[in-house]
Amino acid sequence: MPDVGLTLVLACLRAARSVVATTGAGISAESGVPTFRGSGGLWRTFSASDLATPEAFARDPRLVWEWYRWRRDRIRPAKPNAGHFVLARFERTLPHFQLVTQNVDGLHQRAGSRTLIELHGNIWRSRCASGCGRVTEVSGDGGPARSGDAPGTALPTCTCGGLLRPDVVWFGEALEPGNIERAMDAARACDVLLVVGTSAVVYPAAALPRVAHAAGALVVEINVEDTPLTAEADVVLRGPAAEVLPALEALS
Ligand code: BV8
Ligand code: ZN
Repeated sequence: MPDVGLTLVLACLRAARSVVATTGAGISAESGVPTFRGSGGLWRTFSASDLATPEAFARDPRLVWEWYRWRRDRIRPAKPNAGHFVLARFERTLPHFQLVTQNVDGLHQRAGSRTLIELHGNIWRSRCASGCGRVTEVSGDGGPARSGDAPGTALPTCTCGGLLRPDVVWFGEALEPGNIERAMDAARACDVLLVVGTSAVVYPAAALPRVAHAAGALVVEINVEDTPLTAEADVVLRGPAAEVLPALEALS
């Protein structure tokens, strides 16, 4: 890690009145949850447009449920890693800390984060696709695969008779207005924005660093490789989140 950059980040973290962290799939990589676009990523085997869109679900709900059930089974045994736990502690130790995640895996909550904003929903919730408003939870508590999620079981249906769908935000779907506004407000008000484990290509989440930077925040990218944000970030801490975040916490 570059010393000069690290020194600057530590000084700003110590002086910060408000810190925001925005996370992507990379923070869960060391928990064994596959990322989307990296090597071995999910999109490499599935194309986003075939699966993570309302059109795909309307066309072939079974294929989309098969993918989400497969992902639930991959995520279920995963445990939060050191990076998740640092961000959960920041909620208690920093004067003002807001976590914003694009992840749907629920690992931040399992690490103890309570006030996070989930921009893209949560894979452990299902909601009525017919719009009756019903939302159900399945347990993602680290236990064994559930029979209800076994491939080939009937598609989950709502009490109103319509299909249930994963309670996540697909491409072409609007984010919860309250969530993206709260995230943008937090980005505008913070002194330090930590951008952890995201390829920085999915909007509007990918706009957060620019919003924070324009408002005067120090933007810090924590990633194992370059992204479209790298050239714009004030500091780049190259390394895995499960190592970089504990180092930042220990030194700050
Ligand atoms: C919307 C479903 C409008 C849930 C996902 C401008 C403005 C607004 C919209 C757009 C725009 N331009 C384009 C759009 C459309 C689109 C978009 O952004 N397209 C991109 C691809 C060009 N955006 C949308 O459609 C959004 N909707 O804005 O609607 C609207 C308004 C009104 C009315 C109607 C519509 C919806 C976006 C959400 C899409 N849903 N997934 C799910 O199944 O999970 S996105 C998908 O990608 C995931 O949810 C994920 O959260 C997201 C981002 O991926 P990352 O988290 O960054 O993961 P990735 O694998 O890509 O990268 C991992 C990174 O980690 C890598 O950099 C890697 O190096 C790093 N890493 C790996 N290991 C580690 C590590 N880093 C640290 N440590 C490690 N150990
Ligand atoms: Zn319903």
